Amino acid sequence: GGRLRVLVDMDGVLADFEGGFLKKFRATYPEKPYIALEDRRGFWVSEQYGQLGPELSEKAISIWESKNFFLDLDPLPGAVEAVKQMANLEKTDLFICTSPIKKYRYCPNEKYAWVEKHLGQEFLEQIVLTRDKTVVSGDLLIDDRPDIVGAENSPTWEHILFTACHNKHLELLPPRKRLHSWTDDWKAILDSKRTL
Ligand code: DGP
Repeated sequence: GGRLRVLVDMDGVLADFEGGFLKKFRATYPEKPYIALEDRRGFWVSEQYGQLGPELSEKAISIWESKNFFLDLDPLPGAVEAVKQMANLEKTDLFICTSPIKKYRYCPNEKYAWVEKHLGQEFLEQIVLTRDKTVVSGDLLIDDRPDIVGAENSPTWEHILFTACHNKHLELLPPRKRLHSWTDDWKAILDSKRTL
């Protein structure tokens, strides 16, 4: 068989966006209500905060638009080890496929800096920054966003939903699959896509 190309999302899959957000939101707005991670529903943090209070949507947005928000995110458990192992597998090409926020002052730069810090300089070659993942070709896309759509209506990749606080209650229609965490059997998912 040929080489397998795996696209791995960053926020919510490699980097703990939800945990980093909640920590900085509570530190910045200690008097404001917040949504515990176990109560998160829906991909868009700002939408759920907007339902809590009228000004909370923009306060939430201010958190990830701030300097060092993306750089300071902790890696999710097992993510760094899994990505390094995946990149070293035979006949496997790994790319980190991530959508920067549109407020571009810090985010794109900090995503590169995060990859260098946690994965090493050689992984800078593997970064794909795009707002539309459907135009990127690959065999697999491991991503915590349930609805990934864009200009291409038949993406080449199969989406594997990475479990996150905001998507864990969703029931997926077959044949859609999940990766529950980086301790789950990601190698088996890769092998299921390899050809003889
Ligand atoms: P990705 O995980 O690659 O699909 O990127 C999505 C980005 O959007 C990621 O940085 C998380 C961020 N995000 C989460 N919730 C919201 C939101 O409510 N509004 C905006 N603008 N971005 C959000």
